[in-house]
Amino acid sequence: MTTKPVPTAAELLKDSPRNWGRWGAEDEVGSLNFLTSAEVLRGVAAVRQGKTYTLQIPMGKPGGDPVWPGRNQSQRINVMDHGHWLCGKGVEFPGNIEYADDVMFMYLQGSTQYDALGHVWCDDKLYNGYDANTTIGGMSKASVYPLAERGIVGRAVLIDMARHRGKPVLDPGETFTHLDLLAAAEKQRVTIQKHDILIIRTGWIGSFYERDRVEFYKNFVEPGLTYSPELVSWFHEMEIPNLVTDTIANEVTMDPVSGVALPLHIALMSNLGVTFTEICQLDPLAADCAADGQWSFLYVAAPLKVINGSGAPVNPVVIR
Ligand code: UVW
Repeated sequence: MTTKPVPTAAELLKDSPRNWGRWGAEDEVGSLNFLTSAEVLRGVAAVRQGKTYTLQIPMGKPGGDPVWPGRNQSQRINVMDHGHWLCGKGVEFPGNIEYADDVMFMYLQGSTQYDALGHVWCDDKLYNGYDANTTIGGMSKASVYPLAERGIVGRAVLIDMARHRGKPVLDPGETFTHLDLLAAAEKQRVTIQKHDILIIRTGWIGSFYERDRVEFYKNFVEPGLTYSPELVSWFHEMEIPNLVTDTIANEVTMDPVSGVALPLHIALMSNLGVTFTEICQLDPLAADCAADGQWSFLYVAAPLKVINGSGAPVNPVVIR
């Protein structure tokens, strides 16, 4: 039996479209350029009820937070609390105020977060053609900082793939395409419009809190979007600025056809400049959308301004 060799991501995507240079040689925010003032107003016009949702998962939850295998859990450490004053070691302030302080040690991708456009690359070139050497010692190009400076505001559409498939959560490795997104949208009676922020629910992150941790990480293959040239063309033509999901990596972990890991990180993020928001909690939002049939709304987010960061935590807000 012969097994097909796995191509490199660069070989797989050699004819894939790129937005490099489209917004100038110095651009670092990619498809966020599509989110003009008119798009912000289109988002505002989608607000109907004044209901708000936040999409971040809890940080430092006892029992652990969902992280990409190999990354460590966030650790919050107390450095000052009432105990300091109880044992006479608290700082004396005029007026006798006391305070609590703590620090957190975490992977910048260790919670709900935006990836920098240069976070993942192949063939020694990051988004917009920046050299991979620019990542050494901190990302001097296409870091998360320009995304954080700009912020992300626009009309968003939630596509509930788990509900579309009639299950609470997609199976490990279960895939779907843009055609499945369109079929789900039709069932939800919502239209994915050009420049919409695309939010996809799989139920995966919600299931993390219900599952045995060993089982969750065993043979780790998340469900998600799967690569095809047609899917990439659809994102390109729709000029999607931001892909938001409730999985750790926004796509099926391993492309079942080519065997390449995370090809959409290259095809969408690195080549087209589509920003990725990962590890969101979408279950309460989806339940509300299903209850009243409003699947489009205003989305507002800004990752933290981490200079030279490969990503940064965020707590996006949805206003319906
Ligand atoms: C990796 O870095 C592997 O993935 P993510 O985009 O989830 O951080």
